[in-house]
Amino acid sequence: GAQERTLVAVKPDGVQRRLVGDIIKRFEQRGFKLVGLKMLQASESTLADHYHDLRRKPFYPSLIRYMASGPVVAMVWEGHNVVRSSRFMVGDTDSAQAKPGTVRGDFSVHISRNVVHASDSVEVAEREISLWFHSAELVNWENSDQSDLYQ
Ligand code: YYY
Ligand code: MG
Repeated sequence: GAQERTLVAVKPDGVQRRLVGDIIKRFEQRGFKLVGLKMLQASESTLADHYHDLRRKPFYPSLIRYMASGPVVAMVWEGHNVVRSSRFMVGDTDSAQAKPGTVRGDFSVHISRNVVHASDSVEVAEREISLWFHSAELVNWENSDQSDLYQ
């Protein structure tokens, strides 16, 4: 849709491997607008909420342990079709299937350490953004280059 928003988070392995800057750079260069950004140690309850739909999967306990193992960098990006575009930029969930040029295809070899999260639909994005950010943490600002990015 129009100027939608999505949640992107650099996972603990991405932070440890100093990939935060590279990942931010990709979204900036694409033309998306950063409207929220913070580093935090995610709580078990936030992670349980975030991955609620996966709670019965065999990998769930190790997924939560990994996501709680160190800080994450959570961000909100805004722009035309940003939810769908960021899923393409992040690449396939399974690193072995992720295409070169995607974050996971460039930096990850295993599904359990796939560097980054991106919301998978507009509805999920809205829910995840409100889970990870207070509304006062999101900044509305005008693109001075709006007409260079959009008609
Ligand atoms: O949205 P995305 O992160 O691409 O995948 P999901 O299916 O939502 O799974 C979330 C997260 O769980 C995934 O990024 C890695 C982990 N995971 C896993 O460790 N093993 C699997 N077989 C499937 C997912
Ligand atoms: Mg997902």
